Amino acid sequence: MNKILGIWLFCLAFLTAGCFEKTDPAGGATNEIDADTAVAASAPIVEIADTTLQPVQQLTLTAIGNTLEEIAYKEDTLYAQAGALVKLSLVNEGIDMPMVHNVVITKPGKYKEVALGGAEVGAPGNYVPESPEVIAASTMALPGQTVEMEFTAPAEPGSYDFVCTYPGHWKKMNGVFIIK
Ligand SMILES: [Cu+2]
Repeated sequence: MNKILGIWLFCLAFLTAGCFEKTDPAGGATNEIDADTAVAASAPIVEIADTTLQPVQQLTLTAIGNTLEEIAYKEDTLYAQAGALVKLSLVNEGIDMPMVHNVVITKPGKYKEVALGGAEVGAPGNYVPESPEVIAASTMALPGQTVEMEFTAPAEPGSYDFVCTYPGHWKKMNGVFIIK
């Protein structure tokens, strides 16, 4: 009697497990459909930049000086091809604080405005204002540090600007970014 009950319980357990097995794939399938729908719906919105044919340009900008009178960018002009993927290294050769520098690429003639805006947002905003005049901005390079940045050069040829937006540096640290 016990044996038969045991077998019945075993069968019942098996059937119940079977039921759950049947339920799970169905639920999974529903989830998969939802996931596919979500991906399909968002696909046209996400633009993945195709950089395979984009020319790549490596540039180096060096910040020098150890006093507010000395500070400068070693290069006063940078060149890039319109639309190129620019890989810019900012080398900070300064030794003492506050020889902290960045480089911000701005629209033509806008370096002062952007630098003053950067000083206003201060450290919490990484000294870079939220502005349509900003094309690209590096992070801050501490004395002795090198920081890297990547951005797409403007499509419009012209004479753009670059500037250090750390407070008080813009007068000494600015230059021209020529897009050919
Ligand atoms: Cu600076």
